[in-house]
Amino acid sequence: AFVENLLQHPTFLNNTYTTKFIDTTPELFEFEQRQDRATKILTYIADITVNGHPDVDGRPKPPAHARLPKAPKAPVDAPPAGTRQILEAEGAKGVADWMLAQDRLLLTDTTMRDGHQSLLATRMRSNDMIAIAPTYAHQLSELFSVECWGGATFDVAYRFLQECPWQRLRDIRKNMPNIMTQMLLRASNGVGYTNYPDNVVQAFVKQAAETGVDVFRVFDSLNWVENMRVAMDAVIESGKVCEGTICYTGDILDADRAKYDLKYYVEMGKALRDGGAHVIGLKDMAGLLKPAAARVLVKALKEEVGLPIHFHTHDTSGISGATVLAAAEAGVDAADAAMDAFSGLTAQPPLGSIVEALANTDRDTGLDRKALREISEYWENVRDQYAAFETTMKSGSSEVWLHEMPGGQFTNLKAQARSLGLEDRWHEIAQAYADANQMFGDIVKVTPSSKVVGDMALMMVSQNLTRAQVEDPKVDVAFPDSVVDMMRGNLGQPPGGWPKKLQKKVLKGEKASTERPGAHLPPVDLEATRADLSGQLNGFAVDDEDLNGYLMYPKVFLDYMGRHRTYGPVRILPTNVYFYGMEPGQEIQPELDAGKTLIVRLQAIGETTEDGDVKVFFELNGQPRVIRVADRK
Ligand code: BTN
Ligand code: 3PY
Ligand code: ZN
Repeated sequence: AFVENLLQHPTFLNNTYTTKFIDTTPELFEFEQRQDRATKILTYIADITVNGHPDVDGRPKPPAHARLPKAPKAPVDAPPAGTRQILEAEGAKGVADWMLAQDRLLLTDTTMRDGHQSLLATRMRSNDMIAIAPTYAHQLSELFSVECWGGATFDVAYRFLQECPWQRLRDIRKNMPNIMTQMLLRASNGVGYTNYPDNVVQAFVKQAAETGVDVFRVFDSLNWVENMRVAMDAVIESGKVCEGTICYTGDILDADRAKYDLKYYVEMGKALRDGGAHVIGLKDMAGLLKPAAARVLVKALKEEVGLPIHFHTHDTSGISGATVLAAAEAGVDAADAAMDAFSGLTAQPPLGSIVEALANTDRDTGLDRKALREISEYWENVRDQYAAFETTMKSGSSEVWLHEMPGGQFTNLKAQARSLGLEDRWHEIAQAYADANQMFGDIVKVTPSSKVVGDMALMMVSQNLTRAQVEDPKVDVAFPDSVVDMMRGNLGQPPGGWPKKLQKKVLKGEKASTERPGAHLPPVDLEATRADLSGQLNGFAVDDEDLNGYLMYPKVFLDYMGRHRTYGPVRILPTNVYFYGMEPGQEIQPELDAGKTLIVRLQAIGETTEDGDVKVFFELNGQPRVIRVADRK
């Protein structure tokens, strides 16, 4: 209903971006444009103040003790040189060589991507990241990288946060010019859930590199290296760091899970190296790698592949810190962690604690512990603002070794279960997830393959179907669309192929493909798409970033643009105002353009009139402004 209301709003239907003044009176145009954007922002504040934000409706509010996050003041001079300067001076191969030459454990901070993706349904806004970026640049210039883009953040920025993800990347890059930025790229699935044509993947990588990504962690949801090549080649071509990634599943120390044994991972590492990867990512998306196995695996990869190894895990079990330390002992070059306030549970282990644990050892990270505490305190205050998106998980859980759900999916699937009225059957869902995985032949489960297994599990529980029934050719089963699509071969091939009997049942005689999906998808005509999109947007000049956003998520992008025309650049609002609006007497000073601050004061909220409108009284830069919004409550 929220979106529908907005799409019917008159300003969406008009083209409010007129450029006719630009040539004749640039200052006047700038002034008018600023006024126009300010009015839109006031409209947003008025609307949220009166009607609330649908995403936080009925959810917990920030606690009474919550303090507004305030980043420590960073010095104005240039920050120290960091890994970004190594990349610029020595290139991607130079970064890899440099990694191999370090004694210390290099660390990536995941707070701005996987941390909030795994704990807060990906809802962290750019504003909260950009404010602290200069502090990172000055205080944490020894970090290997900051993971701040890709995965689910791209989609969620447009869809739920009314923000341009490209702008987020540009702003982080500008405010943190010395630490490499890192993104998670789902190879041919881009930052989406489906296979895109090769030229779309190539255009996306090129744009991401240009706008500001330095390290691309490229993975395939079935560990099919063949399906990673297009994305990896595009990264290599861009000159940025290609982290060819192994997704870890099973247990290399368990002889009963021989499908994913040590040899399998070493072979994959070699294939990625031969494909041109600069670094090998070891992505333990569910947090299944146990400390003893990490010692064996890291040692073997180091010895046999020869590239730097970058380890990523999740703390769903509660013991992933031990695994990071074991990996460090075995010589892993880099590891991921989240700032303490965004760590633990389904997110990464705590960065500060890893730094402490390794202090004064031969893997001492060299990071400033006081700076880490200060920055974590900032994140603590940020996290409080997102109380509405906290999930119910309270403790570490060994059940992760039963279901093997990725950290990023766990809380999501729980929420899905709740919406289907299955919340009280969570442990059955966990078992069904494990059964569905075995039914599919024991596959790697990570976006998007994990979503397919999740869909199947929810279906089994809601319809009370056992694995035996699902597999029985005599029992009629209406499989979820995502399962049919996967069995057709549209996500690619798992090691050993799909189980023939199940595939036959799902496809009902339809033939499956074993080729790379991208090999069949015709290239998209980029310029024709740009022209078409521009037409849909009343002649709006579509740049490459917009075009790439549209190619990934056409409808999500168009909805975003529609709302942008009504509400303007709402990303500049503080998070509490973005979700909860303002109170009478409250004043904020959001920055509209560099150095151009709006002073917004909410004076009063009027009564609802007969025609159902509310007048909201503001002072904008000292001048009274009245905004009328429909009362939809
Ligand atoms: C601003 O007004 O402060 C600039 C932000 C506007 C973002 C624009 S909207 C059109 C284009 N498409 C995007 O996704 N981002 C830019
Ligand atoms: C993603 O693809 O978003 C993931 O986090 C996978 O682990
Ligand atoms: Zn992860």
